[in-house]
Amino acid sequence: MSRTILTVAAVAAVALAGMPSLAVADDGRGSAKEPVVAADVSAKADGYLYAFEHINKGGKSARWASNSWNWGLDRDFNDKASSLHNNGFPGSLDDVIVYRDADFKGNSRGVHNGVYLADLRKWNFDGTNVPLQDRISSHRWVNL
Ligand SMILES: [Ca+2]
Ligand SMILES: [Ca+2]
Repeated sequence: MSRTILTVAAVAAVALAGMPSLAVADDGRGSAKEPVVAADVSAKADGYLYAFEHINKGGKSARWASNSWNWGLDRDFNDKASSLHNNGFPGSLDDVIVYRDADFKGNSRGVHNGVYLADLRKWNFDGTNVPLQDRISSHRWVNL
């Protein structure tokens, strides 16, 4: 059920994303009432989870096609991600769980296939008030 809802939301977001005024509505300062979650219409699924140093896909980036138990060791990306895009191929194991600590430990949060989180300051680890921002240290592909 949750997947269905998310998919519908993503489709709506894609439709809205075509409007230039909305593309800049989220300035990253919390002015938007709802966090922007949209499938990225500019990129077809390519099998990778992308992490970016800054919000809105800014700064340095890293990507993974498989699991990573330690973002620091394999991409020098420990506690750096400020935006995130699950651009994995739809199908089995196309969702991602990100973890606060290395070795798939600590607080976590699921990111469904196709979802782009433009500003990780607006998204918390499940069951916490702790933003994902600059805290993700590992991830694995799962079915959510
Ligand atoms: Ca960052
Ligand atoms: Ca961390």
